[in-house]
Amino acid sequence: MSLTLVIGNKNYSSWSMRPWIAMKAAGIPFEEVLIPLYLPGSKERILSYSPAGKVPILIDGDTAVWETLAILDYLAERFPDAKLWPADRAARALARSVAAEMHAGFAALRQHCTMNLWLPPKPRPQTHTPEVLENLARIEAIWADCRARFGKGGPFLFGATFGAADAMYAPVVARFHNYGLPVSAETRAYMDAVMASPAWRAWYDAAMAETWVMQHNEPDWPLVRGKPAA
Ligand SMILES: N[C@@H](CCC(=O)N[C@@H](CS)C(=O)NCC(=O)O)C(=O)O
Repeated sequence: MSLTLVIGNKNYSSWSMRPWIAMKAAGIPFEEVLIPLYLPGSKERILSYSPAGKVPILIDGDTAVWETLAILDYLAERFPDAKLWPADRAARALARSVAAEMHAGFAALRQHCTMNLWLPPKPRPQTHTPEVLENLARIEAIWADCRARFGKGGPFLFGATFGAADAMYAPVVARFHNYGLPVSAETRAYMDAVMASPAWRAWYDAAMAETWVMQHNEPDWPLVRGKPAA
């Protein structure tokens, strides 16, 4: 039975990007159901797949899995050869810790630098608040620590394999890039490696082809309405 991943629009849906890009990078076959978010009827469509009312949702036969970390764990168990978590116990502990830290944290970055792949990359100082810069510093430290301890064998956080921890931080790469956050050369090299991966390119190209515009009224969201000119 093939897997189905229910996701939101690729331009905006950072949570959807995580399992999608992990599955693509690992070569796990799946069908995609894309529900454009925050439009009339969007919520009802999501609710028809999961009572939690959020994407992503993984459907495997009679089993529905929601919450990004739970999906990644389910996939790691179902496809052990994909090595979504590192084989080494200490590396796996670190990968799980930093993935959970991402799942639970970095509220300022998420609020002020909402994922929008349409945004032409350039410094957007109005979004570089002290809290965002604090998030940036912590994430740079996480990436440097993973790479120094376990990443020597390749360009990703735990070496040659793009795994669950990389997937959890993939939308952060997008945010750092599109909002022009001031990153170190080491961080930039990691971002470039992620952005050059075929899975990233496939997601990015599909996001560029989208046209749905989010209908959202929060004050911090004008940047994400429509395809901005600059
Ligand atoms: N904690 C959830 C967050 C999921 C989430 O917030 N998804 C957003 C899209 S990125 C969503 O479904 N929004 C639609 C809605 O709330 O109606 C996870 O880890 O999957």
